[in-house]
Amino acid sequence: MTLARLPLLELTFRAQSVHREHWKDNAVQLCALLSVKTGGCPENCGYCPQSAHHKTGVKAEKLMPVTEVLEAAQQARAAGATRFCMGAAWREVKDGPQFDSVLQMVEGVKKLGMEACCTLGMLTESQAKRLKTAGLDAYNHNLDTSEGHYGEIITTRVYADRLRTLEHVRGAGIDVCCGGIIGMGESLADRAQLLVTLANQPRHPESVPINALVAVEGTPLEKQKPVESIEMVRMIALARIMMPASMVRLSAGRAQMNEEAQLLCMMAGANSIFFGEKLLTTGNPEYAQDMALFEKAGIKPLQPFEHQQP
Ligand code: SAM
Ligand code: DTB
Ligand code: SF4
Repeated sequence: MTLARLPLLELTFRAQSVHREHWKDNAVQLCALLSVKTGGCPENCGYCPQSAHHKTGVKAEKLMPVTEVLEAAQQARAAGATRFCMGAAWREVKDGPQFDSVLQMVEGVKKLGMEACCTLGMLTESQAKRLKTAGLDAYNHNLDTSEGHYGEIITTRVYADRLRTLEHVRGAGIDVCCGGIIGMGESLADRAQLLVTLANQPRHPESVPINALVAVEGTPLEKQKPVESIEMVRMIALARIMMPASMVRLSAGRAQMNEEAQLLCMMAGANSIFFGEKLLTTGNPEYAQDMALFEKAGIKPLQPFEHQQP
């Protein structure tokens, strides 16, 4: 907690020093995100517009056809994305034709020369292995908040369920992408606790997405007050110091931040972003806007697989 409470200038100085030791080239990873199965999710995550428990105007859709997903991946690659992340509003993966299609999506993304990432909810050990065999590079499965605060946000599953899936992912040799959301009524101690849990996993997650809550109308968290950019800077700096060799992703919430705030996050250690005009169901900065920011700041996009450590 002492670290979490450091004056911001001291904290960002330390974060930047750690960052430069591990990441020499100022490159930022561009990840594209596609919702391959939107809405109608049986889980009751309080932040999520895709939960069937909330009335948000997000319609439940079927799993997208493999060809359409691969077209989107191709477009993302042409725009400069090197990692393609496919998200499904599922509680857990069920074996069968839908999972088989997801495996084909992973194979197709790999053939395009991109890193493939999925986020599909809970996985069994054998499902994780099948994803690995299909070529999956990374699996996103967030712990979202501290164990203590978890029950305030979600009651249809417990923290241990999430930790078990992370174990299956790691066990299959897939990179773990695991982080959280700030702005859900948690304390600074909860945020610090989330980072301690992440840093105490058998291996640091290879990537750590830090999301600012996008408060969507119709969700139980619709009235949360917006996260201040400075809080994002603090959270990212802490993640960078505690997990020096992980990619730290400035994730949801960028559309609500100005360029200076986004740059501050990058100076504090963020070296990955979601790129493209939509996250899963909510907005993200426009492509041209992001490119202009990179140009002005002299940031170069990371090449595929450049960050992977032996
Ligand atoms: N259903 C799968 C799961 O929960 O793991 C995958 C998709 S889920 C939408 C992926 C992540 O998106 C969540 O764990 C959460 O961290 C993030 N997320 C969802 N809604 C959000 C919101 N309104 N603001 C910020 N992050 C959000
Ligand atoms: C993550 O940590 N953030 C992304 C990704 N992993 C899947 C999702 C953000 C979703 C924001 C709300 C939405 O667009 O629906
Ligand atoms: Fe479902 Fe994932 Fe949204 Fe929770 S976060 S409601 S599991 S899609």
